Amino acid sequence: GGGLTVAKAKQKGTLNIAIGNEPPYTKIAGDGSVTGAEPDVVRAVAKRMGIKNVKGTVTPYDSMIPGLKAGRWDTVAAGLFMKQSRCSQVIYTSPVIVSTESFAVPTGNPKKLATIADVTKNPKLKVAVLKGGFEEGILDGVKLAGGQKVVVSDAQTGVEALKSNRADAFLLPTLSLTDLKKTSGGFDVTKAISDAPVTGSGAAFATTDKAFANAYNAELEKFKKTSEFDSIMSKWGFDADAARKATVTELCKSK
Ligand code: 6CS
Repeated sequence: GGGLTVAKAKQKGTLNIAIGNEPPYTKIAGDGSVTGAEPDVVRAVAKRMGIKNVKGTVTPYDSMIPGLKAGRWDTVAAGLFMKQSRCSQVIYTSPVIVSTESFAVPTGNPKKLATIADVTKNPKLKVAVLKGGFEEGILDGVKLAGGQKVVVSDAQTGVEALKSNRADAFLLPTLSLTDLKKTSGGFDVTKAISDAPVTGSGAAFATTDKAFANAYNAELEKFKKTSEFDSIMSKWGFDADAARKATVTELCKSK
């Protein structure tokens, strides 16, 4: 942060982004290139700004904002969902994705889990969440008995916790779980959780990079009007119009 200017980024030719490598939000392809809904939008917007490439660093969600402040990357484009405690620390651009949360549950969903209320109702239920992730914040925002929250470091560990019965459910975005099911399998994904906060994100910049963030955002707003934005969103299973209707103000109200 602080050193990022459009001129410097153009001269460097690369924008460094933090990602979680959690398809379809972000994904490291076989050849090492960075793809997924958010990086693909960053690549398109950066190109329109005259910045040729995007370079990704995979990092856990809870280190994305500290790394941004430390200047380890220029922006976070990981599907780092907007919420009050994050919006107060970074500059979020106009929303690029809006999405939902779900539970991964044992096949057949024997405990009929569907909502966050189902978890608070039964003190014996254990739910796995990513350390420092948006979902951990959801659980921290409701009254749970001790031991109901099982913190894991990454999605694979969350799936393993479910399969080894260390957790009765793994709380993660719906699209991420459906993608994981394709590769890991052995669990079901519930419908979108109706009493989970709305999730949405865009790129996040350090507050010291306001001028760059403004230039980027102006270009992003124009890009969101193009059919290329539609095709990127539908390629990864997101709803472009939902993102066009969403606002930073609204999404930053999530706890
Ligand atoms: O914003 C977050 O913290 C969450 N975002 C995604 C795309 N996956 C899980 C993570 O906890």
